[in-house]
Order: sequence, then structure tokens, then C-alpha cells
Amino acid sequence: MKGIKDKYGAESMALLKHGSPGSHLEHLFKAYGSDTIAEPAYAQCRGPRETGFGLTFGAWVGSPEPTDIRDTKCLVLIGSHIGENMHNTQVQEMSDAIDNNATIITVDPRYSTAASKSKYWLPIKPSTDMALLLSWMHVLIYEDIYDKAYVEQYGFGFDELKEHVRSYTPEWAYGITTIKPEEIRKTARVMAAAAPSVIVHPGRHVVWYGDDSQRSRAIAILNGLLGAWGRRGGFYFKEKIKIPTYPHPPFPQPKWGWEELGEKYPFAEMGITNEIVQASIPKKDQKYPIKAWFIAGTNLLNTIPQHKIIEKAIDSVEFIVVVDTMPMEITGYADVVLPECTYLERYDGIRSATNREPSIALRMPAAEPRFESKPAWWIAKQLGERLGLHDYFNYKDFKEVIAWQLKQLGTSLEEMEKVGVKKFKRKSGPLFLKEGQPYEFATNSGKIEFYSTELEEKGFDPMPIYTPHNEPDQGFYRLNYGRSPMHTFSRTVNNPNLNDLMDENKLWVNSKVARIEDLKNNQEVWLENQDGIISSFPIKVRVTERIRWDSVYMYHGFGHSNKKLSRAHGKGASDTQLITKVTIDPLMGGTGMRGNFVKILTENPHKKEIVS
Ligand SMILES: Nc1nc2c(c(=O)[nH]1)N[C@H]1C(S)=C(S)[C@@H](COP(=O)(O)OP(=O)(O)OC[C@H]3O[C@@H](n4cnc5c(=O)[nH]c(N)nc54)[C@H](O)[C@@H]3O)O[C@H]1N2
Ligand SMILES: Nc1nc2c(c(=O)[nH]1)N[C@H]1C(S)=C(S)[C@@H](COP(=O)(O)OP(=O)(O)OC[C@H]3O[C@@H](n4cnc5c(=O)[nH]c(N)nc54)[C@H](O)[C@@H]3O)O[C@H]1N2
Ligand SMILES: [Mo]
Repeated sequence: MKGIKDKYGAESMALLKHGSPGSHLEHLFKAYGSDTIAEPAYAQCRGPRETGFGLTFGAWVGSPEPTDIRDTKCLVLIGSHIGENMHNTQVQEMSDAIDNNATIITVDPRYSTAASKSKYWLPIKPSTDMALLLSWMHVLIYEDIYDKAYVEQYGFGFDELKEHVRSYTPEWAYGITTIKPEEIRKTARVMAAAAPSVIVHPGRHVVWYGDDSQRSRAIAILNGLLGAWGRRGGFYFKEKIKIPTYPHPPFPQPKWGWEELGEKYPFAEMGITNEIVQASIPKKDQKYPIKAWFIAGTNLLNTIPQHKIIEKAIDSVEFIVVVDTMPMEITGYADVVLPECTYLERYDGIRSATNREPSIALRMPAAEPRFESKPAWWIAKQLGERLGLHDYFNYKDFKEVIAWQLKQLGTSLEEMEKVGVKKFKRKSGPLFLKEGQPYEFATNSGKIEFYSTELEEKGFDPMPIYTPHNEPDQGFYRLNYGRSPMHTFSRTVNNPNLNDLMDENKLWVNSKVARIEDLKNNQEVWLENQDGIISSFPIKVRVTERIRWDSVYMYHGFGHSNKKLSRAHGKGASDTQLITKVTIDPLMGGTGMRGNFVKILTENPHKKEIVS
């Protein structure tokens, strides 16, 4: 790290991180002089939705989502498969909503678990959601069933929106989405009848087709028309406790960092992982060259699409450090692996959550770290001291930092070790708007922007438009993927208990496709994508009516190639390996990953290579 700093400047060392270890290393990096930091939870996850909601309501959705699912009368899920996507609070609140007879509308080309709990399942043709969203707006506006008082008081640009969606009739959308016009009208009326206790859910993993910020804006606009933001059963005003910063000298000011790397994308508000990867491949006259990577808690090869580019970047950088809890694909590329102990064996930063009531939570060790593993805070501190940054790590044990912070918050380590989670009283005011209450949104106009002044200023469509996306060629199916309820991304497949529950993913194939391709249940197949990339390992077929015939589906996170993962190695296929094409969101740089197509191979394509 010293060498990189002396030779190229600290900015040339990038931190790619996710989760708790990331915050300790972020502290180290800022002290060291680098703000070249990014995490996949932005450009591979929820970035576009924050842009879309930010431009409309002047506020990020944020995490956890301030959705009042518990009290909603109508929940609309657009490719958000809560129940398989195990965001616990949302799953629990959704089951409360089901008990309360809330209407659930699920838009998904797949009959997800959420779809099975829904009154309306709209099996949309993949990639066409924008058409449905625009025609829902059309129905709400032209049937005069939107929340007029709310729109009049808080909305900006309604007349422009009304004109904009005039031609987006349900009949128009039918031809694109395959959803019948009467279904579109009926579901729009159901939403309007429930309003304002209705949630058109923002989703979470929303990097799909490249126009994702705009699709998220369409979702935000619908919520605005229904008067759902700041209303019971819609979205509540969240509140969070600010954790005081443990005293340290000010950080040095880097010459460039994540912002400059993402300067092509005017609405990027966090580091873009794929831009860091690109900047690590040397080019002529490079303004922001990256020479080394520090990776903590993110398995890049299963996380960021376009393996070829990542591998080229890995070959180009001079030095790679990986902090991980176990041997993964990424640890195989490291010059140095620093083994972290697991979350059950360490203290971490205090978690402060946005909820109806703000709360903090303590992570503390239940057991001693094993072998040579250490907590990330210890790793960061040891490195910091060797880099001459003692003043930024002015404590013996991170426990002292936590104890100090908790004291400032009027509690103590002793109390938190007993209670684990502590709620605080709200200070920011009520959860919801009162009837007619004046309210200023943090947008240019101070209102909910149906017409975005910021997008107009920067030369983008001020209101979302429908753009057709690529379609599979003959013999190819769209590669669709999502969460396994038993697993977290690619990180838990080797865990013995979770591996017992699910040890491989399967390829969901519609029975019509199975007939055409002559496939049987549990038959092993290989997949070849539009760029000729073939899955390293076979995947078993699951014949089902629960997926449309134009796509196939698999759980993300399987098909591990590191042999040290004794249970996970070679089990199932990796969706990431087959995602070689991305469509970048021009607003914030997210990688749209759902424009990849595969054909199904029944003969082992790798066998031939071995024989010859
Ligand atoms: N068990 C478990 N839960 C998790 C996670 C985990 O790893 N494991 N990860 C968490 C994280 S970080 C995230 S971001 C969330 C992600 O969770 P979500 O945002 O809910 O889900 P995705 O995985 O993006 O979406 C998968 C769904 O989108 C559907 N879909 C695919 N294409 C289209 C389309 O064109 N239109 C529509 N309408 N639907 C489509 C798929 O059929 C599938 O049902 O899950 C969180 N929860
Ligand atoms: N193809 C495809 N790509 C995706 C997605 C998808 O659905 N499909 N989903 C995207 C989304 S929504 C997200 S949020 C990202 C998530 O992306 P990542 O967070 O990178 O997900 P994982 O692949 O689980 O990699 C996590 C790594 O952290 C390690 N790890 C686990 N716990 C700890 C710990 O306590 N300390 C340390 N130091 N390491 C730990 C694991 O061993 C593993 O190597 O992936 C994105 N990428
Ligand atoms: Mo995510």
C-alpha cells in the first residue's frame, strides 16, 4: 500500500467492499488518502431505484425500505419476489398484510411465491414493464381515479404527464406486455380504490434493462398519483439515529475518487464498481488509473457481470488483497488473503436502522475467532499503524469505540449486550402527512416531480418513455434469475446446514419448451449464451408451468468453481458467468443484466475438449 501510494498516489488503490467489513476498511482508506471506493449494492443492485425516487420525491427509498406493508390495502410487486427475497421485516409484514386481506398484485414472468399469494398475477413479457406502468398511469388519469387533492397540493408537472401518457392506453400496452387490457384496467382500479393505502413497491435488485432509473421513476410517479408517499399503508417518513463519530484527525483530501470515476453519469451518488474495473485496465491518456485492489466481503466473480473484463482488470493491476471468511472464487486471485473471522466471532460497527422508530443494534462475539482469522477492525488498525496512521486508530480494541459511541447515545455496552437492539423515540415528527398539511419535498420545485426539472436540465427525458429491449433469437431463451430463499447470494452455498436445504440450483423450463427441446425433469443440461459462453457445470432441468415459455430461470449464486468449496464446487450453474452483456443505465451507471439469452445444450460440450 505504501509502494502504490508513493508511485501512483493513494487514489490509485481501490477498495471494493460489501457489508460490515467494508466500513472498517473504508475508514482505513480515507485515512490513507483514497476515496476510490465502491460496492456492488449500488451499480449491481438498488442504485437506479434511489435515482428514480430521488428525482421524484427528493428522497431515496433507502434500506430498509420505508414501506408500510403491515397496514397496506394493496401491495403491487414488480418483479420483487418477497418471500424468496428474504428481507425479513418485509416478509413478516407481507404475511400480516395477507392476514388483513390486503390485495396483492404481482407482475412477474414467473409464478413466484409472492405471485402464489396474490389476487392478481400478471405474467408480463420480460423487459416490458415500462409499458404496463405507463398504461396504469393512463388509466388512473383518464378514468379520473388518481388522488386529485394530493396531486394538486404536492405535485409538479401533472398537466405535462397527462398529455405524455395520453396515447399509452391499455390496448397499446397489451401488444407489448401480453397483459390483457381489462386486466390492466381492473388492477389500476383496485389500486385506486385502496389509495392512499397502496404501495407500488420500488423493488431492490433493479438493474435489469438499462432504463432502470426511468422505470423506477415510473414506479415513483404511480405512487405519487395514488397519493401513497407519506400516507398510512403507503410509504412512511423514516427516521434514523446518527451514530457519533469517534474522534480522529480530518481525512486528507484525495485528488480524485469515486465521483470522478463516475463523472459520465450525472446522477451517480455512490461509487460504480464496474467503472473501477474499467479504470483498472490501462488505456492511453488515462485520467484516473487504478493500480491495485483491496477487496473485502464481495466475491467479484459471482457479483459483477462480464467476467472477461474483470479478468483483464485482474491481470492488469499490480496487487490484490482480499479479506474474506472462506476460500471463494475471488480469493484465488489474491496476492494476499487476510482471513476474517465470522460475524459470530467479532464486534462490528453499531448498526443504525431506518424504521418507523429509529433503532440501533449491536453485533458482539459469541465465540473466539478460530485459526488465524481476525475481525476486519483489527485488520484495518494493524494496517493503519504500519502505514503511520496511528491517530486514526486511537484505541486498543474496537470495543472502546463502541462503548464511547453508546455512551454518547445515552446507553452503554452493558445494556446493549443484554438487549441487542434498542429502539428510540421519533424526533422528526409524525410518520404520515396530515390531511392538507404543507410539506416541502427536496426537489428543485419543492414538489413531487411528475415532470423532472433535473432530468430536463441535464438533457434526459423528463418523463419516462417506453423503449423496446432486445429479444432472444430463434432457439434462445431469456436468462432470468433471482434469489434462493435458503441462501444469501453466492456466499452461503458451502454452509453445511444451508447446503442441506439446497445444494444446487435448477433450470426452470416451461413444459412447452421441455416438449420442443425434448427435456425431462432432472436431466442435466449446459447453457450457451449469445456470446458463445458455455456454463462450466451442468444444471438440472425443472419442468414447470411457473415460468413463461420465452425465458428460463435459475437461482443466483450457484455453480462455484473454487474446488476448496467442498460442498458447493461444481453444483449447478452460475448466472453471472452467462451475463456477458450489460446495458448501462445512462443516468447512474448501473449494469442492466437481464438482456442475456441462452440456448440449452443436452450433450456435454466440455467432454469433446478433454478427448481431443
Ligand atoms: N434469500 C435471500 N434474500 C435476499 C437476498 C439473498 O441473497 N437471499 N438478497 C437481498 C438483496 S441485496 C436484494 S437486492 C434483494 C433482491 O430481491 P428482488 O429485488 O425482490 O428480486 P430480484 O432477485 O431482482 O428479482 C427476481 C424476480 O424478478 C423477476 N423478473 C425477471 N425479469 C423480469 C421482468 O422483466 N419483469 C418483471 N416484472 N419481473 C421480472 C423474476 O422472475 C424473479 O421473480 O433480495 C434481498 N433478499
Ligand atoms: N448474476 C448476478 N449478479 C448479482 C446479483 C444477481 O442476482 N445475479 N445480485 C446483485 C446484488 S442485488 C448484490 S447486493 C450483490 C451482492 O454481492 P456480494 O456481496 O459480492 O455477494 P457474494 O457473492 O455473496 O459475495 C460475498 C463475499 O463475502 C464473503 N463474506 C461473507 N461474510 C463475510 C464477512 O463477514 N467478512 C468478510 N470479510 N467476507 C465475508 C463471502 O465469502 C463472499 O466471498 O450481487 C449483485 N450481483
Ligand atoms: Mo442487493
